[in-house]
Amino acid sequence: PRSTDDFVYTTYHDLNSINSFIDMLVAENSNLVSKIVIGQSYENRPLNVLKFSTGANRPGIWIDTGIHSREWVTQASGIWFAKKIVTDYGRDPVLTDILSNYDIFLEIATNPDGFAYTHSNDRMWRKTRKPNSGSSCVGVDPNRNWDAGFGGAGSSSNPCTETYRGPSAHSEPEVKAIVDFVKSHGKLKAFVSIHSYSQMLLYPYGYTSTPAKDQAELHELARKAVTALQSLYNTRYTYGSIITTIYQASGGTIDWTYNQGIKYSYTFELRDTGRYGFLLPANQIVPTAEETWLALMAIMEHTRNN
Ligand code: ING
Ligand code: ZN
Repeated sequence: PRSTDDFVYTTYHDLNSINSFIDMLVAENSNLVSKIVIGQSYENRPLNVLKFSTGANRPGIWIDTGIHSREWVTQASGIWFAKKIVTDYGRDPVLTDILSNYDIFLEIATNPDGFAYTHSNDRMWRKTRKPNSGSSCVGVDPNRNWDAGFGGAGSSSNPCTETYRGPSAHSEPEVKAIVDFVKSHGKLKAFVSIHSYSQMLLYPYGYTSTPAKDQAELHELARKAVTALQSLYNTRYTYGSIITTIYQASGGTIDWTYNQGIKYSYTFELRDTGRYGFLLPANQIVPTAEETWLALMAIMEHTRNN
C-alpha cells in the first residue's frame, strides 16, 4: 500500500508491514501523529509508540496491544485504532475534545521479537525472546514481569513455562521501556493493556484479593464500557477484577500501573471465548476493533471527565 487508505485492515500483517503503516500514518498526519521510540527489544528492534497530540504538556492515555505476541487480533486492532483516531479527529466531537485535552500513546507491537517469531517459527509464541541463563528454554512472560506482587502466586519460576516471570522485575527490555516511559511522563491518567482472548474487561488487582481502593468506580466504568461494546454486535463481555474474573496472576502490567497512581488501569481480553482462540479468523478483525473502540471511548471519556 502507498497510503493508509490503501492499507488492508481486514487481514493480519507482519512486523514490517505494521512498521510501514506507522511511518505512513505519521507522514500523512504530521500535525497530529508522531512516532516515538521508547527503547529497543532484546533483539534490538525499535519499540515504536504512536503519539497523537494536539498541544504541549498534556496528560496522557496509554494503549498497548500485542504484549503477548500470539494474540494477533490485538495488534491488528491497534492498527485499526490508529487509523480511526486520525479519521475521527476533527469529525467526532467527543474524540476531538479528548485530543484537545489529552495525548494518546499507542504501542501496537509491544513484543516485537515475539511477534516476528510468531510469523517465522511458532504461531503460538507468547513470551519475549530473551534467553534464560541456565536453561535451554527461551523467553519471559511480559505480563508477569512487572514489579507488582512480582514472584507471587499466579506466576512461575520455571523458564520453560508460559508464565515464567523472569529473573527479576522489569528484566525484559520491552517491559522496562514502558516502565521508564510511564515514570518519566508522570501524568498518564489511563492505561489500557490489550490481550486476547476471553471477552473480558479487567481491572486491578491480579496479585491480591484485596480490592483496589477505586474498585467501585472501576467496576461501574467497566460496566459502561462493556455495555457500549456490546451495543454494536451483541458481543458479551464479563468484567471485574483480574483475580475474581480470570485467575490470580502476579507481576501483571496494570497492577503495576495502578500502583503507580494511574487510576484508570484496565486490561481487555478481546474475542473470542475459545472457538478459535488466538487463531481468530481475519474477518473478525474489524468487527472486534470497532466494538472495542466503543469501550475505549467510554474509558477515555470518563478519564477526561474525572
Ligand atoms: N491473559 C492474561 C494473562 O497474562 C491477565 C490475563 C490479564 C493476567 C491481566 C494478569 C493481568 O494470563 C492472556 N490471555 O494473556
Ligand atoms: Zn495475553
